[in-house]
Amino acid sequence: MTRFPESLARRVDEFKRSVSPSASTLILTHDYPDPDCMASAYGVAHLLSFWGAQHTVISFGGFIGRAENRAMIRFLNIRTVPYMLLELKDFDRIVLVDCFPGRSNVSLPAGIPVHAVLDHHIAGPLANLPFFHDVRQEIGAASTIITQYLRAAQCPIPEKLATALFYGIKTDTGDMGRDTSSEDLECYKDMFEIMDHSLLAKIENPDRDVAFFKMIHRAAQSMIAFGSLGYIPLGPVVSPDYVAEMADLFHSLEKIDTTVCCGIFKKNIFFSIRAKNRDEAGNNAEKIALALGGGGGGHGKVGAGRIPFDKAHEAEILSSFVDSFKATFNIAGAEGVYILEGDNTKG
Ligand SMILES: [Mn+2]
Repeated sequence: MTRFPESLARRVDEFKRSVSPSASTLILTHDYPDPDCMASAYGVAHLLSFWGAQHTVISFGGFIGRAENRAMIRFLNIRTVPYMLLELKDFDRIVLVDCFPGRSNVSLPAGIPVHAVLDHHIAGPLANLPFFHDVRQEIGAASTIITQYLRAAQCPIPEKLATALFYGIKTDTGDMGRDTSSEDLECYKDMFEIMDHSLLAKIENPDRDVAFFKMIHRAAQSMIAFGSLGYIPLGPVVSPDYVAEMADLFHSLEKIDTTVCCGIFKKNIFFSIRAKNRDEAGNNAEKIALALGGGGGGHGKVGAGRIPFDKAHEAEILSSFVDSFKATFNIAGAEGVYILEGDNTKG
């Protein structure tokens, strides 16, 4: 069932040895979590308790903004503890899922030793790290890696966990439409058979607050097209999740092949890149963020990053950000047009 058919069992064994025995395990995701990292953390917690772990805690910096992701936590009973309420000394093992230690999207301070990392964001080789790691960039979702582990360990997968893993794979691969592999498809089909479909329907169609619709309005008013690149500067946002959410939504606009959306949150520019035809969204996100003192990454068609700044330099850094993505996408000279302004649809 995997690219490592013979070695998967060995890997899972190695993972097991790296996290046990443990009195208390912290399972940490990236800040402002998405369905893939939540499902992965949920799956790892389940696997560890199957192996006899006494106490596991799922945590992340930031908070969950998207209505779907909040519904996921609620309907699937995924219990989490905010990172700021944790004492790291209470844990004898730390596992990172869907992220990598030292990256800008993880709250864990560099230098705190971790015991295992399961991720799909970084290109290898990653030899000689002092912790267990299974990092496969060619895999579309960390949930796929976790599904493989659960299967290899012959750990029963309850309906709610299958629903989470399915949703994690579905969202990270755009429903098998981007950045995906045969292993993702295999796990997706596997979880489809076990999951609770009516629960997923509830998760995917949550009630939304007024702020969400106001944000759509704001995004439409601010969207500028530089040729086929759509740029959406949202300005200050109350949740960084809006940035990815508006990028996803407005990226479906006809004649747009690349979308860059950004928002300001706690002295950081958060930005997302979506690409329909090019396969360098993640690399470009990393390049843009690194050049401005931040961090970023992603996959072929989906990328994201964040750039910290001093309050006094907000306007400056924003204009450097615009220059930087314009240079990256070779549109330095392109003229911007507000394409969604005005309304000629009234009868
Ligand atoms: Mn992921």
